Amino acid sequence: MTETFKNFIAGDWVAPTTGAYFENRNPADWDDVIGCFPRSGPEDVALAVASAQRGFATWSRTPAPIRGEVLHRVGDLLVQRKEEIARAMTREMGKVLAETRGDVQEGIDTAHYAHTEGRRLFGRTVPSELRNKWAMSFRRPIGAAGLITPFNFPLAIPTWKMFPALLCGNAVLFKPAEDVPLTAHLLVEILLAAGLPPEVVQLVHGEGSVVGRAMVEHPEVPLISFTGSTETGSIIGTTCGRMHKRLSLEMGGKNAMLVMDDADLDLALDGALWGAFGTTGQRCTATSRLIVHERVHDRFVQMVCDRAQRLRLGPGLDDQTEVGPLINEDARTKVERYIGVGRAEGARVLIGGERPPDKRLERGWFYRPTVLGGVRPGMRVEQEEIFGPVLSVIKVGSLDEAIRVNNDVKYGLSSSLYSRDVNAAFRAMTDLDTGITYVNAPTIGAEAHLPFGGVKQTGNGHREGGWEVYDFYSETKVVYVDFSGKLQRAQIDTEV
Ligand code: UN1
Repeated sequence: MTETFKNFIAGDWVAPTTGAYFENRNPADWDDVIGCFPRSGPEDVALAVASAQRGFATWSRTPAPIRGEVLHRVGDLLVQRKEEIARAMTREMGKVLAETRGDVQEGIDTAHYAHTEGRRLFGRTVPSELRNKWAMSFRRPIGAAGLITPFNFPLAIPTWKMFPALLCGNAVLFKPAEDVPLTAHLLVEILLAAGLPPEVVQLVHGEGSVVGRAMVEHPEVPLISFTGSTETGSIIGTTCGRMHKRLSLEMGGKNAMLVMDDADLDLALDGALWGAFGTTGQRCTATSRLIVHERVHDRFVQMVCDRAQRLRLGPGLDDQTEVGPLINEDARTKVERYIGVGRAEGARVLIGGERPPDKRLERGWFYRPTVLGGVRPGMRVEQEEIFGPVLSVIKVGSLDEAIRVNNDVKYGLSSSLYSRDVNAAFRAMTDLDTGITYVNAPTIGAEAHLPFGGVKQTGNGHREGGWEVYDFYSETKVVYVDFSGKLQRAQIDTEV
């Protein structure tokens, strides 16, 4: 008997007003149905927004250190339930258990960081230009925050948004990706168990084009945070621009690893495999381009192919597995389409480029790790985000050329340099046009307490994580107190 799940709206687990549901299936075995989840409509969003406003009225007045205590308990509950959540996440999303444990850990780190921020949330007091007058700023919550999250980090990314939003005193409306509703359900259960007042969080399941859209277009949702495709981000951006909403976008990447001729190639090899094929290439930070110096190109590419060839594909719950399935049929179709595009452009499939022949895997969305050789700058497989286990290799003659190739894409999330030359490292740190650069480490693996985000079409200037995200979820209020007892005019009555 398949379990039917509900939304969490107005302090209760409730069925959608539409009466409609969708199935959530295991991407490694599509006969395994995890549950049925609400296919909600705009009416559900309207109820959620009305409730969130009530939640906001009280939560925004709860002292920030106390809000932090609730998030600390959330972190502790995540610690207690880490294994259970990781297993549920692997079953619905596909990535291997070590990775889903890491995903929960990122949520724990984000919770414990948020807890400490409750006792900081700094404002500033600065000197006034006038005598007997003080000038200061403090931070105010904003309202009901609409959070729209992707499938690839089913727990971590919602927590990146939700915990700082809550710490700052906002209420949250949570619309998780259709592929990972179970992890979202578990996260909301934990928030409630930790003592979050019920109307402060609303979970509305359903499609982005219906539920996400209703949230973005609702006049009483002043703030939206979205992680997902650049195409959807542009649509959301247009609406938020028109409606004067605060918006944080975290979108695509075409991240490169630069391997110079003095690099430690064994170290670079481990990095390339993890960066390109970890999470089956489904990270916005995934290494999807390998830019290699011509002096080590042939040798290094051979090393990568030999090892990538042997990566074990399978269900993420099996501890032998190194690479899980793609998330769904559309994702695999997209990868297959890009392999066709690459071939037509003159790239060579060095390994992979097909579904695994293994009968055991034919009921999942598996695709073999693929390396494309002979890729030239400007080809579509060099420019466009594929979001799968596909690595495009580009040969270059110098660090300058490598940096140029890296920068000549519309995205700018993450980049990596392998070299033993300290001058090269600092050149790369300075000139690579990305929000994050790794030196002697792959393009994935950002830590929760540092700002995360990219330049150019990867984002819109905001950062998640670390200290910066707290600015996004709060509004700065400035106060001047004049205790001189007379009118003092700024810029005018300023004698020495
Ligand atoms: C993403 O790919 O959407 O840095 C986020 C990393 C992870 C987060 C990735 N900590 O790879």
